[in-house]
Amino acid sequence: MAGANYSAEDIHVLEGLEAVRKRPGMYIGTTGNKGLHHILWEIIDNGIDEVANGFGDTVTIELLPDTVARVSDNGRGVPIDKHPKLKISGVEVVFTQLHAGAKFDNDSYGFSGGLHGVGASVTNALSEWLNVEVKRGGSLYRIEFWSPEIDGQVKSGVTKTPLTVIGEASDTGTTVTFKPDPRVFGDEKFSWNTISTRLRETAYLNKGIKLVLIDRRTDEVREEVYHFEGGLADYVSYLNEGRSTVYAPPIYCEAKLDRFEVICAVQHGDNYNESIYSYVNNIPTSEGGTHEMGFKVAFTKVFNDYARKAGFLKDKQPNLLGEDFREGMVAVISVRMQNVQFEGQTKTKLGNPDVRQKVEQLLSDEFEKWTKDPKNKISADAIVEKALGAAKTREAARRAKDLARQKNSLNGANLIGKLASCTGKRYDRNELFIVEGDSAGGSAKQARDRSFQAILPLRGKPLNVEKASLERILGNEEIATIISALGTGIENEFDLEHLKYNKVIILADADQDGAHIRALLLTFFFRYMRPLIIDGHVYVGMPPLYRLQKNGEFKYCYDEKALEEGRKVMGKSAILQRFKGLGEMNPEQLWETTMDPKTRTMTRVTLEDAIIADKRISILMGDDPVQRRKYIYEYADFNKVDDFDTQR
Ligand code: TTJ
Repeated sequence: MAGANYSAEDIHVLEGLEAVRKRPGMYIGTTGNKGLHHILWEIIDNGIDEVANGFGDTVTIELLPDTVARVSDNGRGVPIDKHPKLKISGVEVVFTQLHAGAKFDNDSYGFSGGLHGVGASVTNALSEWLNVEVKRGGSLYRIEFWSPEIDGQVKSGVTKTPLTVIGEASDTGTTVTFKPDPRVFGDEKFSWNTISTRLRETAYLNKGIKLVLIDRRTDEVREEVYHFEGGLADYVSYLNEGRSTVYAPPIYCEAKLDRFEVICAVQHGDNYNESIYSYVNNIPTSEGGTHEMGFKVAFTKVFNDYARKAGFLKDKQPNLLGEDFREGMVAVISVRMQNVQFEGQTKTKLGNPDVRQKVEQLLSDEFEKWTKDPKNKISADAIVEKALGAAKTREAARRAKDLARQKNSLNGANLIGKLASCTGKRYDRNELFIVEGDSAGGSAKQARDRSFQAILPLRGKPLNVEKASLERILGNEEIATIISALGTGIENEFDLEHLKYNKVIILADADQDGAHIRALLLTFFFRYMRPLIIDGHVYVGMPPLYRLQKNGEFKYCYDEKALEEGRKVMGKSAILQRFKGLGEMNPEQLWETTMDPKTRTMTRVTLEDAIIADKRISILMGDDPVQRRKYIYEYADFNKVDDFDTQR
């Protein structure tokens, strides 16, 4: 009987992982580049969980040739003893049981970083092979899984070599090596930029842990270490790099209550916009939520109290508003908790109602302690003075905003002569091309399919939103035109429901000016129309740099490498045309390469892309000449590192 039970359970395990193969989308969203990275995070999150809970201190991620990844930590090592119910080793449970994760014993963990995760077994199910080495109790163990094809059926993530002792070990840790299955992911590649951005963010969120990224895919090995003893305070300094700040160092607080923890850092810059980044269990909450609300209330309350006590506000003067205190504010809030509820359009908003009160209470106490420390007096005064300045211009700004809104209202009078609108009224199908330059704009107008494609040519550069006040931004002609064309309004009034175009496509030249225009536009969308990016409506068109032609056959090449390859294929006698800009393409060429949905190449802008653009603009347009020079040197070749991974 017991034997029969065991094999029944065993079959159940297999069925579980085969379900993942059948419908990968249900578990990892897509089988594209995002999905490939998702299965890597599943493994990395487990290692980070271990070190973030104080077991070990380093997680190393290695990208090996042939799309193989290796993740190792120096934690306690995944348990190797037999699971009491399932009668297979702990490590086998982790990698073959859906949703088993690495945490058998939930109580041994304060918080779990992998709450959004579907578990390491999903990675195993979608790998051609995966092996695990565990150092524990003096021994080195190894187990191997694979996904062989038997009678035309893939058996996914089955044990190939059971857990075996293969040597001795003087320390502890876990190493997982795997090859994502090309039968699932095609030839998608891991991206240094995507992984390093995430690791950096995670290292800021987990003060003191060391994350190491090593790229061994080519002879030129690249390695970076992410390790921040200042945690979120270092994060805020990083976000403010290149800006003049109102005070230093950032405010830094952490507080705990039972199984709830909040950490935050705040620093104001001398600009006008607010950037609050929040996280729950290391997961970004781009739509905010109850933790952000608690933070805002606490900050406003404590600093109003301080303003009164320190004599900035007289008895009959009204309190300053929260938005006054948040002008120029850069803040990061991280909470760790159990039973997280996500809400919102993109499920990136924290919904737990009790969190608001908890965060407000914990942070109020911390902020108050901070304001009472004499060494913070200069900073606290600077915060209040900045808010007083904001309050003064608040009324004027509101009047200007009303004016601008009237000007941009329905009739869109200021669009005449610029926007070539489309004839169709299907908002879910319509596309708006924002095109650099009048001549490219003219070509685009001739080339487009006017039933659903609208063209908005941009003259000159759109305003640098870094330094400008809201008043000036709305007064800028290019920006006003974009706002008016999209129909959504901005900031608090932004409403996705009124979006007139499903795709907003930025078309700029593949040169430095073009890169700058792209970055300015992305920064504008990021700061004033963020849901547009979060909801995936913003795209960047990729015009080719070259066209090769021979005997009526032709080929567009998007970079030098592609050109080299194209020349190999077509031979030396092929005629080369080089496009210095969009304006040099005739309408047919523009249509085929960048506008025809069937043949064009373009990239959807992610929130990460926009954050990078925002940062670039802060530095390029900011006040710190040293930072600026350093940055320009580092990124001198705009097109080589144009924020967008060239692989699609
Ligand atoms: C579980 O409770 C007993 C002690 O070890 C705990 C554990 O699971 N530790 C652990 C898991 N350390 N490292 C992992 C791990 C690391 C990687 C890279 C991948 C996975 C799936 C787990």
